[in-house]
Amino acid sequence: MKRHLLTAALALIATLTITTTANAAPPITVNGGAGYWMFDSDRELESSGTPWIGLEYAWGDYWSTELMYTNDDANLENGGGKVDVQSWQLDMMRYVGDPLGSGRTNYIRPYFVFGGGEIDIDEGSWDTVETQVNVGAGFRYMLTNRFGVRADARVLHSLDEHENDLLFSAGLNWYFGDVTPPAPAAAPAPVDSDGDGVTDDRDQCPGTPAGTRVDATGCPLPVAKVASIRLLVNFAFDSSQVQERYFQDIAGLADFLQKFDDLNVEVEGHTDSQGPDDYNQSLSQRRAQAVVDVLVNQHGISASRLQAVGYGESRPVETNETDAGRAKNRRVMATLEVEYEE
Ligand SMILES: [Ca+2]
Ligand SMILES: [Ca+2]
Repeated sequence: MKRHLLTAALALIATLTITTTANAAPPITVNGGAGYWMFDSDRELESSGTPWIGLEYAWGDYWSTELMYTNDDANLENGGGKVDVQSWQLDMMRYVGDPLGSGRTNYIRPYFVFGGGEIDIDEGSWDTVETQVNVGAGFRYMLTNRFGVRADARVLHSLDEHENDLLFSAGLNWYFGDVTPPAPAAAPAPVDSDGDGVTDDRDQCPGTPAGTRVDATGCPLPVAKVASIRLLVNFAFDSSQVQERYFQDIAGLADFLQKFDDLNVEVEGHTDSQGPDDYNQSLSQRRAQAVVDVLVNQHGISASRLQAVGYGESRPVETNETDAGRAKNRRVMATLEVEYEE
């Protein structure tokens, strides 16, 4: 009878071991240590120490099944000689506290235990085998994630003889299962909702339109723009008088200078090639100054921002061989270009 039950229990443990995931170490703890029997007085046995071993399979974080075995001699009371005492129990264990593999060490896992088994007391001339149920409590102290010590006390009740034995045990445990602490859930990758390359956690400007250049905070960079203006004023032969038809263009330059009020401008005067160079130099200077005067007098542009420069006849833009070409060379020009951000 005993052999059959023990064999069945071992087979159960073996099955549990095999059915664990192939890649992970089976969640088995091997236990062993020293125990101490305090037998029911009816047994007329002296209290006795015994070694014990246990093979424990964890069903999860808190439940285990353990097959526990003891085997030693005990003395009959009153010098009656020795008997051989063996016992085995198949127990359920319910743990409390942080489970194995939590990454925690140096902590206590209390447990409760209950189950059933047999005790075999063999004197030689007589042999009793009794079925027992037991209940008890203890704790495991985890020195590492894998290694611990444990102690418990349990009452074993004989269903056959109604005797109650006490078994105290202490020992060491070695857990063979996976003790890698669960990886913390990876923080979800930050999302870049508006697709500007700056993730939402850093983006201070959500909803940036696609294609917009942004800075490190995900906000649109100022858009660089270029503004330019080119003034061309032509003059009658030998004249430095600004014709009225150019006033609007000059007003445009004045507006530009008012908008970009840190700009200065060179106003260039030119002539055609007719007449002496010296004269033309002077004429070109007067033409440039005439345009400057309009800017200053009619539009209030500060004279300090305006430089009238005469180039005489030195920089023709057209041939001086024709009337039309010479008309185009008699001119004042001003060109401004500015980059700005909006
Ligand atoms: Ca973004
Ligand atoms: Ca943005």
